[in-house]
Amino acid sequence: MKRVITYGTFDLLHYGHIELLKRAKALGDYLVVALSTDEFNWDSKQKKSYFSYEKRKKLLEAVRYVDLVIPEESWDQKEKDIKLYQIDTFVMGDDWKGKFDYLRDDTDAEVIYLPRTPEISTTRIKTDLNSK
Ligand code: C2G
Repeated sequence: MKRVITYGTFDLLHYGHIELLKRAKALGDYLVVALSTDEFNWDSKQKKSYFSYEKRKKLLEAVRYVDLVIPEESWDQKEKDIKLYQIDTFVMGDDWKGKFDYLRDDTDAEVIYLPRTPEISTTRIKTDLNSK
């Protein structure tokens, strides 16, 4: 069984996220999503998500491509996660291109960056809604 992992906030879940999850799942048989906790979002990304961790987790667990949702609490848990969940492939959108190449040396996982879906982002949704 080929196991894939990806990380993110996934706030205001939209089709760009779904496209990422769909392509990530297509790279294996089992997809783990490490979901940024509210604390990690605020402390490390200066992001305040609209939906709480618990609500974002429920939404992701309802997505057919997702097999397991775990908390992302720090930038440097990736090596541990890859080992603990026996991950074969680490996937992120290409806005992160290069940022996680070190995992190729530190783990046995392949690192893949997938093209982002253009024209959609949580920021854009919020901006558009505010301008209505
Ligand atoms: N994404 C995408 N297309 C979009 C928007 C997002 O492919 N239009 C992808 C991002 O590239 C990322 C994933 O969807 O791989 C989740 O996006 P975010 O929730 O914005 O994740 P981010 O805040 O970048 O957190 O440790 C890594 C971080 O947790 C990533």
